Amino acid sequence: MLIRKAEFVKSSPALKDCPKPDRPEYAFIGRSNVGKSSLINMLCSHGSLAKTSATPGKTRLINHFSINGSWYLVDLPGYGYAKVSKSMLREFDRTIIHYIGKRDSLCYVFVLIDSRIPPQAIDLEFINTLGSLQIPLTLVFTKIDKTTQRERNSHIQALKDKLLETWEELPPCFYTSTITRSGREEILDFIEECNREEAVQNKEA
Ligand SMILES: Nc1nc2c(ncn2[C@@H]2O[C@H](COP(=O)(O)OP(=O)(O)OP(=O)(O)O)[C@@H](O)[C@H]2O)c(=O)[nH]1
Ligand SMILES: [Mg+2]
Repeated sequence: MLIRKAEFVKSSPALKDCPKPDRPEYAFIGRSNVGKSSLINMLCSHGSLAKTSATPGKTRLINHFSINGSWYLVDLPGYGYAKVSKSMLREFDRTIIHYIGKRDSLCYVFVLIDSRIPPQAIDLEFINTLGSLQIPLTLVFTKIDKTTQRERNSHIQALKDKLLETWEELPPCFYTSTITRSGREEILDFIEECNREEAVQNKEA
């Protein structure tokens, strides 16, 4: 899919502040510093659409970006950032879960996982929470340029094996690097197909 136009729309503290849910929307979530904002910039071929930082905890709000004037990408705050106080962490998590659980126009949640490290309890917990809420999700293994193939395959397989202990099948998986732009076409094609299905369903309704 060709991205002709990518524009920042709004940063919202909570669901009630978000733009009208009048078009398909795809949200990016994952631990702080996993690369959510960078991935959004890579997908849009835009260096600085979403704010990124080497310091975790950069994204604090629900950020909507309008793509081609017809759908939204959403950059969310990261979960599990240890330097944020416990109560703030819970506040973030509540805001995110509320947004994800109640946002009618949300088509998919892209859960980003750092391919450099073994499975983390907090990621599994979050994926399972989405599962229990029956939220459609995909897994995105990030920063693949920073690992050897052998190393990341072992981390990725370990996470998949953990999930398959309780999940009947794995969600769609993507493998990305903002340096080599790996995974870009695959994710955009996936979104294009979802947008198409969404349009058909709306016509039938
Ligand atoms: N080498 C490499 N670095 C990456 C990649 N993706 C992100 N980074 C780096 O990782 C750091 C964090 O990236 P962000 O995109 O700000 O991460 P985030 O998940 O949005 O972080 P928060 O907003 O704090 O939750 C930055 O220094 C990025 O340059 C990648 O694919 N490869
Ligand atoms: Mg961010």
